[in-house]
Amino acid sequence: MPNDHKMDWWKDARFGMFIHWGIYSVPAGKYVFNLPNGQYKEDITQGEWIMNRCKIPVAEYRKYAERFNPIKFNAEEWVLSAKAAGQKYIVITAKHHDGFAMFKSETSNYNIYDATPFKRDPLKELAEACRKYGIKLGFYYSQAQDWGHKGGAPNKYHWDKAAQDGSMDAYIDSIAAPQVKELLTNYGDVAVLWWDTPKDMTPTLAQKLDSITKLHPYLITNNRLGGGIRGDLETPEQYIPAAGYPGRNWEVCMTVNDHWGYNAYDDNWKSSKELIRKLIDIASKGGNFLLNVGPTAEGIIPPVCVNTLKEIGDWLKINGEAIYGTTANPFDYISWGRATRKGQKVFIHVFDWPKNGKLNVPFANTVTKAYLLEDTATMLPTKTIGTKVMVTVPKIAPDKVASVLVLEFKGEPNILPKLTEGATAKASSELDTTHGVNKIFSTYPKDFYSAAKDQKETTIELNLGKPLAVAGIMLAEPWRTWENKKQQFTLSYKDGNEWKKITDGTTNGTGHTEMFKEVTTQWLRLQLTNDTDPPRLNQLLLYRPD
Ligand code: FHN
Repeated sequence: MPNDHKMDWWKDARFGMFIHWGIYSVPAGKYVFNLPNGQYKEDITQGEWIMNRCKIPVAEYRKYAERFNPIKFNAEEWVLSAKAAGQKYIVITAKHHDGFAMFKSETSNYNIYDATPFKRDPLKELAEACRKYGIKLGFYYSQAQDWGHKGGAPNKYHWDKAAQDGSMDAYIDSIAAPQVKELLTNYGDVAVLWWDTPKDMTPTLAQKLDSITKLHPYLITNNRLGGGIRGDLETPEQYIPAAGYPGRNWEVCMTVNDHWGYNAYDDNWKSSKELIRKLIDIASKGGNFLLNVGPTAEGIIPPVCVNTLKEIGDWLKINGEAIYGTTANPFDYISWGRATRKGQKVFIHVFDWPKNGKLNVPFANTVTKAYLLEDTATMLPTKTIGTKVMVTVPKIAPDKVASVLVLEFKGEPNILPKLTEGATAKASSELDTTHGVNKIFSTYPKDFYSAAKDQKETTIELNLGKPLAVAGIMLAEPWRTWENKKQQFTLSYKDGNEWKKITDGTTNGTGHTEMFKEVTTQWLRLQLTNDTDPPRLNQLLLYRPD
């Protein structure tokens, strides 16, 4: 019986900790290839995929387990780091693609209790610490890819056939299904089951696992089981969907540096400022943020990570009300910040503080109270001018990362319609009827427009229906960061019979948002060029002047 409220805590939580931990933490990113001429070659770019990327034979890889003894592991310390960060739930890799179980498993002795000198069950200790500190616990389980057990799915192919080839059906029945049962039985309340990379998962195989999770009505699962099973949430990885995921629960998973698993050589750490603003951006679009840590083989979360998380937590200590339990931005895009809502309160997260001490918020409601979350006792003057509320704010920003202004208002947000509402478009070519140019107006992230298959460029003309003031554009694209796609774009407007360029640039393949000097026009033209594929667009949004 579906449980309509099982997502409530999750939606309120907004922020969780992802933990990629396993015996791949022993090499810490480095693999030494012994070359035929007695030479050797070092690769220090690896992480949790080291076994696959370096084609390490199963027997050799299992030796990492013999060297895995995380004596400095302290479950309470990890949970308290998540708590100090303001993270409300933890999802840890119970088993990643290498097939090694980070828990005591009766199903396979290829686990931390039986195959390492550690002889403890860290998931048991984490479950206890989570219960103690009121943090929800979830398990990541690589249900399909398993490079350590016969029949587990390969990424592309098995490189150690004798040890890896076998029936996937038998693997699911003898390893995956029983281990999922163990995880959902032996650790108390499990809040989330996070599947991953559904390689070769057929509806029949997926059913075998889905039927187990169905016995747990409060269990939340993601969209990565495969076999056509959608799960409860979408999981954009390493990028923030430009327009969120209207109509679906969604959670961005992201690394703090460039690796999920621990890599001792990767110090490309994101700053707390960058991560706080990502959390705000995600919440302003109605999503959750699952931010990853990759502990060392000793069982330590890298201190630089703990510090960054603490700084995020310090911001949330003051501004948490503007994130937890909020819903998406009720009004149009604002280039100088983001917005979240909670009933009759809207939270304006200001990134670029106004030098003139005036903020124009694009809605026309009566504001009963305006104040900063940093100083709730001081009321700020407001004035509703046409379609905007102007707020007079202190000259100095209370917070360098994001200062939160609260507006308490009457009624439903009274906002102007989107500029693309009622707009029509025509394109120089279309791939087919499913990928027609009108898909650029669809809010569903899986819809996209594509030019015809032999085209490397396209021209899209937009008719807004009447002259409107335009000062920004958002292009959402269908690729992922690691696909390294990019598109060149030129945006022009019609001035009389002449097309005049507004802006141009190159996207990063996942999306591009830009504000520009406002123009008033009925006609816009977007030219897109793509060196590798027919140009594509998930969605196009236009923004009013701030
Ligand atoms: O292959 C995995 C990867 O190692 C990591 O676990 C991420 C986390 O979402 N998921 C897969 C890549 O999509």
